Amino acid sequence: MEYIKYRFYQKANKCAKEFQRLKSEHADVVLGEVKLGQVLTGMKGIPLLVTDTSKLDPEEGIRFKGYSIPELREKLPKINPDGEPIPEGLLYLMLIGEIPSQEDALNLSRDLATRAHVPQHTFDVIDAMPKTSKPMTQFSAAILSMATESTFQKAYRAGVNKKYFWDATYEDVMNLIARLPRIAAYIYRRQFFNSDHIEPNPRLDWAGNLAHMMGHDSEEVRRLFRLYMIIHADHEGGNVSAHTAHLVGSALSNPYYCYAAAMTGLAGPLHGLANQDVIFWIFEMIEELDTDTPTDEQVAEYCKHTLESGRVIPGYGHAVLRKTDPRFTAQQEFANKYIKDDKMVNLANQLYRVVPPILGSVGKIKNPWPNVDAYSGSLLYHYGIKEYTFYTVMFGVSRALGVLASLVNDRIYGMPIERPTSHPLSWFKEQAEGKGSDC
Ligand code: HAX
Repeated sequence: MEYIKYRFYQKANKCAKEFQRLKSEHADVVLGEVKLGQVLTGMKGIPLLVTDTSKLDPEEGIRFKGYSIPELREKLPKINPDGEPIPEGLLYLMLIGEIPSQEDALNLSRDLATRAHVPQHTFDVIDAMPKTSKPMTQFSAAILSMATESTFQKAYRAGVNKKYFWDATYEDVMNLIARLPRIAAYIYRRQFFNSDHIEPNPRLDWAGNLAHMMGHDSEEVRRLFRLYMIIHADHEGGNVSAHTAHLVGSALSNPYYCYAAAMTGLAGPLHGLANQDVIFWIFEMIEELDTDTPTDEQVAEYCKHTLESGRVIPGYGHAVLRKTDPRFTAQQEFANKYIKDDKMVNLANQLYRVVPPILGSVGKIKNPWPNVDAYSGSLLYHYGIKEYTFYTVMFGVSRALGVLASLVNDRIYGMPIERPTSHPLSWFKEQAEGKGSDC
């Protein structure tokens, strides 16, 4: 067994034993009460999922294995001492639970490079789709098409004992993560550069290679891509994409199925699509106000108009967070350090000033502060990646790190099929009011 996989096995197997022990010895422990309000507002706050890769605190934001984003930016290995850490280090941390040495992170990077070959039929599937297919449709279909390669599926069919499922899942997960940058770049160059594709450079790191294959070889863009891939990598287990992958995986579907399904969730406007909707909405505002340097009063009027027309302001609000998202702050710090006077970045900063008081005054919105998507598009746009209908695909490349690391955990823990109970609405009415009804 190769070294990183062996280290994962050693760590995760210990936790797997704890999982099984808790299941058999403490199944009756009560974790709290479930309120009707929680059921009717998307199951918020009910402790239902075991996810070890990261934990989201409403006030503080995300921590990956206990490390905040500023700590990760300081501690994870870098290729360039004054740059951003490489995401391979974060993948190592989520799998093994320790900050890797430089050598460990580079070993993982090399391992991914050797797994990055995308089968020809996946390119054929992408090429067969009309260019009117959204990049996220192409991305999900491409991932699904690689299920032909699934080690897990073959192992299951061959009758492998379930205690080895994690091993075949690990192989699929690492292969899939390795191939996503090539697939994303292929979709990008096909859609926006007339299929003028750029071959991967196996000497580059995972994020640097994505930038390269999209047509960007400057150190500035590599630095941005490394930051981008780290901050989007995971957001504990209950968000739509992570939960989807986990749920589909609980039926022992192969990791390609799980991640293709997760990506159809990420493509929703209340989740990952918000990163492109932010730019779309900013351009609508510029057109409507007929200026790209509006006053705060003009922006406020536009926000109110959006709310009055029954739409959301993209990039703001969150199902769990109750403060400015530290992923937003990390990007703003990056912009303050490296970018001087850029219109899209200035607009992102202006919106941060104007939007929260307006959302706060609505009353019902629990979090008026920006999430990760409020800034990411402006940064990409500044560095010349202006094709914003592609942005959610980049999010999807990054999110694979956490979601798929969790999927290997699910398999080594031996998690069972997920099957919550549902009732007709009348049952809930009966619980609340003592009598049901037709609806
Ligand atoms: N603009 C307008 N209305 C908003 C709002 C926003 N930015 N955020 C919340 N609301 C509304 C909700 O639509 C809801 O309205 P109704 O009661 O009429 O249904 C009400 O305020 C209460 O919502 P909430 O409890 O505060 O928030 P939810 O947990 O229901 O929703 C969302 C969280 C992120 C989906 C929500 O804040 C939103 O739609 N934001 C805009 C879209 C967005 O930025 N999504 C990306 C989130 C981060 C992410 O997953 N990235 O991938």
